[in-house]
Amino acid sequence: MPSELARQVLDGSPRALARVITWVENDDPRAVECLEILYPHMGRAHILGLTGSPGAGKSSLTDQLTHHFRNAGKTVGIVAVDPSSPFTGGALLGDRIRMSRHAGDPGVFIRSMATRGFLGGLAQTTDNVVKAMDAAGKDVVIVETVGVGQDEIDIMRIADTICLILAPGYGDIIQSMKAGVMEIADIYVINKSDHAGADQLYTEVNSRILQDSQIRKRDREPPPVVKTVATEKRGIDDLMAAIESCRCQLKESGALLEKRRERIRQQTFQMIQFALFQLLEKELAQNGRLDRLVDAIIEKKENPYQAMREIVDEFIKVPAG
Ligand SMILES: Nc1nc2c(ncn2[C@@H]2O[C@H](COP(=O)(O)OP(=O)(O)O)[C@@H](O)[C@H]2O)c(=O)[nH]1
Ligand SMILES: [Mg+2]
Repeated sequence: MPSELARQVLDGSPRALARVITWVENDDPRAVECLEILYPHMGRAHILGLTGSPGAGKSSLTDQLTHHFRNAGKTVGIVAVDPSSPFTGGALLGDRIRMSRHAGDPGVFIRSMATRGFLGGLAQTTDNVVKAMDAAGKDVVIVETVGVGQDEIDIMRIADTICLILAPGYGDIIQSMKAGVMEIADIYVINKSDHAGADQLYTEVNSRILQDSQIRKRDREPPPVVKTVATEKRGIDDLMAAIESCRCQLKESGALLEKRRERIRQQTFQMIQFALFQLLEKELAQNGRLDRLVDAIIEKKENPYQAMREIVDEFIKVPAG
């Protein structure tokens, strides 16, 4: 029963939360029923996005940050949407060990997600997983994902605060610039600062930010650049401070509300779009109508433009006035 499960999620049951998330991932209609009940309890978590190339140190930093949040008495949800992640399928043993210290902690909920085959889109699915954790009462939800494509940028938009994790020797900057991740980051992290080349990367990133702020004349402060060594717990306090300062700034300036408003606008529209799409797909597939239409288009008895107009007119009736 979705309503019973939703209640258990609100009571803090990790099993119930895991179950709801599975429904979300499988596009099970019961997921929507649950999320509907959970909706009034969403919007409390601080959603933190960590993005960057595979191997840059996202999981190691997630682990360190989780440790700090827990020490501060905060509960943490982790969503890893990362093919190279310790939480997804073919994980490296070392990575598993890295996160395992939180495995037995009831204040930490970890979920990994594959990056393939979500009908409603990867970003939408990730968003609903994050929302379930938020409703379950997690104070912070960390989303870890590889910052390479449009999908990942869409995922990052779910986050209130976005950290771009860079490390020397990955050609990261150019890659990230291409993908447009540089532009959406709130905090830049130079991880593996123990490696040669970290100082150069630090200088490069700073000059990029300076250039960017000159071009766009942003009204907000330039984003901070923090050096870390995740494996030696170095710079984590600085990173925590930057995250906290970002969160306060977001809240006080009203930017958080604005961000969330925009997100709700987009998501609501996307949900409507997806629901309509599914309805229409079902209707057209029935009795082989779409196949017949395609045949007719190939034989030039019909053209696709007119077919599109007719079908839209037939199914979507916008009341006049
Ligand atoms: N030397 C060094 N190694 C690190 C650092 N952070 C992470 N690593 C190592 O880099 C590898 C990849 O880290 P991981 O956190 O799995 O990266 P992810 O793919 O971005 O999640 C692991 O072997 C880590 O132990 C760091 O600051 N310095
Ligand atoms: Mg990882």
